Amino acid sequence: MTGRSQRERFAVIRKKNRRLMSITILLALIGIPPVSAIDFLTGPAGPASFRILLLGLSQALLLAVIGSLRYLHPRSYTRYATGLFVAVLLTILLPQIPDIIVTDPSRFLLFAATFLGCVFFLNLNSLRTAVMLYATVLLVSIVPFLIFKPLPLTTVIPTLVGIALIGVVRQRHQDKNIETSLELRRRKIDLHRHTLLYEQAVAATEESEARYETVIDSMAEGVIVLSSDGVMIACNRSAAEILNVHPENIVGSQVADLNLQLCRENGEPFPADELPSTFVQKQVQPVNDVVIGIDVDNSQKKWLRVNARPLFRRGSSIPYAATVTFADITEYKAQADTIRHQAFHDTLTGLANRALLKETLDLELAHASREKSILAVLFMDLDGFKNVNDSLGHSIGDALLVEVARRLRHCLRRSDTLARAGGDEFIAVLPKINSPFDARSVADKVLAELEKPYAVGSDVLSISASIGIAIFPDNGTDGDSLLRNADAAMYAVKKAGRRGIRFFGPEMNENARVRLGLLNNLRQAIQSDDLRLVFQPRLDLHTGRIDSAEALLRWNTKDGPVSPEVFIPLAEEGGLIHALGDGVLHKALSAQRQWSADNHDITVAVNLSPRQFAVPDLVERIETATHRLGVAPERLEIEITEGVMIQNVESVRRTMYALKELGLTIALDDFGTGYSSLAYLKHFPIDILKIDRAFVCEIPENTQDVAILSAIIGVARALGIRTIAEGVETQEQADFMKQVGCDAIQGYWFARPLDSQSLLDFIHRHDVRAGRPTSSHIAF
Ligand SMILES: Nc1nc2c(ncn2[C@@H]2O[C@H](COP(=O)(O)OP(=O)(O)OP(=O)(O)O)[C@@H](O)[C@H]2O)c(=O)[nH]1
Ligand SMILES: [Mg+2]
Repeated sequence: MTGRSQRERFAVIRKKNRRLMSITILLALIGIPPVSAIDFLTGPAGPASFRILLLGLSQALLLAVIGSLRYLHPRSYTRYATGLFVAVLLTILLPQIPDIIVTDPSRFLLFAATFLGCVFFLNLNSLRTAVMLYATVLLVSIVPFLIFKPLPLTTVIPTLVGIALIGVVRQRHQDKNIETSLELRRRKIDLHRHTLLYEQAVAATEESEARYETVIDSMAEGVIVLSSDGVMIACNRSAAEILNVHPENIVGSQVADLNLQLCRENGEPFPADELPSTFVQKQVQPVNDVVIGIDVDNSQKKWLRVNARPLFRRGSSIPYAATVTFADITEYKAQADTIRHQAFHDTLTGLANRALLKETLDLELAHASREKSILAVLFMDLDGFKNVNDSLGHSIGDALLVEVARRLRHCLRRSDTLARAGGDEFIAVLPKINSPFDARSVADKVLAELEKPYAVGSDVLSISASIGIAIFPDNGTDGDSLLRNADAAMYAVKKAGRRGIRFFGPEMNENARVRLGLLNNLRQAIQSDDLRLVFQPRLDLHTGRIDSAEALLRWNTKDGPVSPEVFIPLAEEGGLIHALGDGVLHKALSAQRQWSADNHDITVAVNLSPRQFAVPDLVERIETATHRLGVAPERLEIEITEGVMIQNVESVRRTMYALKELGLTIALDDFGTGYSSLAYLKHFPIDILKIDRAFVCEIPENTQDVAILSAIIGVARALGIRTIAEGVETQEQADFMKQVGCDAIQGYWFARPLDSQSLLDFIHRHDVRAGRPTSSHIAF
């Protein structure tokens, strides 16, 4: 700082000296040599006059040299040169002084004046003062010269011209000085103004800096400025807080010094040369919304959303620094992760859901087709899970599903994907298997694992599963077809009796296609009322009368009749069962009204599937239907299977009692084929037990069946429950039933199912055969 101002001062002095030097040389040339020349021209010619001339010239030369020296170095050379000049002058003059004083005192004065003028010249800074002094001295020296040695006026002219020139110079300098001083004053004002403006600008900058600092410090986002060599040169309060580092430890350090473990969203370490602050300076473009995880002190993981901008100096396109701003999005990310997790995971088991499975399967398939590897899709469905829900409650069902998920996960590799597709369906994707046998052994393992007992409270539960397998690329090259085919294979297991494993085969697709076609036809048949109701009469063995008829649904398609055993489950799967059930009820009640109108007060029996029975407004529906069709509820019988009763026991009981209160009769169908728990008979308000045809068909030969039938009938009778034997096809069977005390029989021996009108005719014929007046006759 100090060295520079000295140089500047010298530059100013040099500039001034350049002007002084020019004036000095001019004055030396116009002042001294002319006087010497006059002397030379007017004096007597000879060596002395030459000496004087040379002296004048040497004076001029010396002055020029001194001026130059002074120009070269403003201070020391000036003094040195002045001394030199005085020494030289004295050396030349001193020997002559006595002679000159005696012979020519005016010349001595002239020399003395010249000398003094030079001395003044060289040591005065003001040009004006120097010129005036020199002019005065020159005039003073000329006057005695003129007095002592009068000369013709012409000889004085050059001197006068010199003086006049000096005057002109002086005048010009004066003018210039005025101009200069005006200019100076203007500059001074300008300077003053600039100083003021500068001071204002400095104050404004400081104020704005303070304001910015306050604003930046109050920002929730962290801000750090990094120099091009990666040093953090500024930071705000939030940056320190977010990074949990003291601001003093940030400023002046490199990012690496802060010892933050940086990672990407997928958990991989974040390479230092890809950090936004580095990237932004290398690529000279902003970086937006990069999510970076930091492990602050290895204890707390924070997630930051980072933006970075390069900073440029004015006019430069190379960044000298970068600002990095970052927001703590830990909470937001946790919420977003939760939402994402919920969107792609099953809440109960935490497994992937169908959507995520599809995404993962597509990725795995792309991989597998690139690598030409084999992939398997396992479609698993628990067998009879509905029963668990129904008998033990939904929460036990849930707990079982969670445990199943845990066991499945345990059977699979980390690279396998496991998803819950809904209900009790699970899907596993096994990439990179060596052969379909691998898939088979995984399925075997899964089956064995799932069949191990489950502890549910104090009870132990066991369950099996049906597993279908589809292999990429043999059974499909896209996710949808593989899933569909694995599902078809699983369905084939179910159809074959459940609990097992099957690989997909092309015929399964055919089955699925046929079933889909059948379902569509069934939908249309329901809409166009193409299904027919037939009635199978029952014979009361005590009275020999027809007291009731079971309504049975028939569906004839253009390809022939379809068994209810096929289309009823299909309607349940396809969500058509309620429409179908409503139609059956309506038709059955209409038929009953017709029979009643014919004075045959026969009860009509309608089957209800477990799904139909579970409809919450079942009682209201039935009440409304009976009311609308004008049928006494006592003339309606509901046939249910044991499957209904193992559903939510309490609600089933409530529904049954409500139906009974309405006046309905409740029959338990297919007794003996399922759980056949006699406890049902105690707990539920059952009026009729229908003994399954399986116990009847080998009667009377099969002694075991004889024993069972006798026992069932005996118990039922003891409980006050009527019994009806189904599938009675022979006289022996009918006789046997009568013999063991069965209340009624139903079967081909007595009557096949008939339509409503044919049933009426049948009743008439039956009454006539029995020698009884028919109801219509009685009416007469
Ligand atoms: N506890 C529980 N049950 C569920 C859940 N989701 C669906 N379910 C029930 O799971 C059962 C699955 O039905 P299915 O697989 O058709 O019935 P299933 O008794 O297992 O019969 P099959 O599979 O044919 O052997 C249905 O009764 C659903 O109501 C759930 O989240 N929790
Ligand atoms: Mg199931």
